[in-house]
Amino acid sequence: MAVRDWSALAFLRLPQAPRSRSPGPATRPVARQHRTIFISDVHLGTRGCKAELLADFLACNTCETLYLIGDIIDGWALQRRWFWTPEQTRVVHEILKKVDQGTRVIYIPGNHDEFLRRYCGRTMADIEVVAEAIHETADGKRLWVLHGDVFDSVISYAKWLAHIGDRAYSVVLALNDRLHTLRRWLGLPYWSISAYLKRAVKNAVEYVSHYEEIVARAAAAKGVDGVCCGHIHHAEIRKIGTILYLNDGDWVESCTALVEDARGHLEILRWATSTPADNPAGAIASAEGEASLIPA
Ligand SMILES: [Mn+2]
Repeated sequence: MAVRDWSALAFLRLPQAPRSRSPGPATRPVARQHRTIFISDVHLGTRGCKAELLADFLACNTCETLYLIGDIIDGWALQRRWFWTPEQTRVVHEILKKVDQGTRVIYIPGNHDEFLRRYCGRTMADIEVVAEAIHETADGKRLWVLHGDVFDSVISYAKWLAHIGDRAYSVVLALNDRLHTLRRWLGLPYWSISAYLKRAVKNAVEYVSHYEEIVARAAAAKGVDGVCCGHIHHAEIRKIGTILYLNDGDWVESCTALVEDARGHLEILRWATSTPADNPAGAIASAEGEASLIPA
């Protein structure tokens, strides 16, 4: 049945004056041109989503091809509770603006936006929805592009352990004393949550490297030169055996994108937590992402 009533999409209306930390057009830095931009794990629909920073990033960085590698919209979270902000609408608008400007946009659904997987093979609003893709870089490398949740079943570590970050650890450390007081008051023996989490963080680090190796092994079996994925919220560029392993990180904590220049050079951009005006060059340090707090 064709949907003709678009009023349901009224929430996508742009606010009168988008509240943004970025400077106005006059002071905005010159857009940085890339051949390709890869982003994933945006988690639109959650409080954790750094929509404002992502909208600024998209406004300040242009490309011929934009890959959205899954978990862009968090269907799981939206199903539990509707959460949508004008900044998240700005992200949608910046993506559609790129479409209008001639950027080829490819959307590869992840596990949190798996409701879009049924549309793989279709084009929606000139955005190609596909399950996975092969991207050829300017220097001829063939990259397998996919979200990466397909490898979860292969990984033996508990999935949630991957998402305990250092920040969570320090918060818990501060809570530990109070917890101890409470437990003593309740007549319970001492139990160190911080020691528990320390073990968990160690396991999380092992999980990340295990994930990367599993993905690289699958890519080698597929006969490609490299693999580009997301899912674990940990940006990375490294060679694993013969395979170039690439992960574009996330927009919940690290605010990272993977970009390719006209010569096929790949790098991770970390969109700083400060305004673009503070980072006129578009940014940004290299990739040392931490495991994230939000489920991948
Ligand atoms: Mn995911």
